[in-house]
Amino acid sequence: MPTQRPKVRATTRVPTRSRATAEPPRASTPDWMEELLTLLRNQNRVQMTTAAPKTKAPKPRKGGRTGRRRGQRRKNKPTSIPSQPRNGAVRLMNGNAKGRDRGRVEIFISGEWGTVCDDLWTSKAAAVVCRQLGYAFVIRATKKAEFGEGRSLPILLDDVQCTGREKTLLECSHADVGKHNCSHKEDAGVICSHEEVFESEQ
Ligand SMILES: [Ca+2]
Repeated sequence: MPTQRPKVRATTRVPTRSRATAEPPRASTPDWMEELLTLLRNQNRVQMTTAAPKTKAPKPRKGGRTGRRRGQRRKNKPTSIPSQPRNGAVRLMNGNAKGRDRGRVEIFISGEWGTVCDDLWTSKAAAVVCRQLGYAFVIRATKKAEFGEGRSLPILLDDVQCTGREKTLLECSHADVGKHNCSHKEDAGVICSHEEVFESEQ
């Protein structure tokens, strides 16, 4: 039995419709070319249908916008890197794990996280940090690494002075980023609250 197969199975490969329409201009386009063309077209179709599910749509999007036109615009938006925090973003470290309402203040500036020195650190600065994190109230500003020393990080801010109205800690006046006369024993922190609480002051 001959193992050789016919190269082209006309029944599966060439749709009857295209064959019918292809018949009149047969003189100009030879059969082999017609078959090649349909083959290429089919290949394209197959590639497109298999490739489409692979390209994952970048799901996370800021805000709650859900609607997106399919197919369009996708190429315009790859610049937003979702994992990168905004410049001036803050986080609280080493506080209580549950509420995250307190901790050592760390700030993200120019691509890196760092700590804040407690020189001139007041509740006004703490209020800015708390508001940035969604807390309406500040209980107090903490000093002297009350929430531990962020030794693995650079000390990015020193001599921070806020009016309390700034949107981010970075907007407060401060020494040049990275310049300080501090050690991590002076790491600043905050205790925030969603409710107005009066801690007994001394
Ligand atoms: Ca200082």
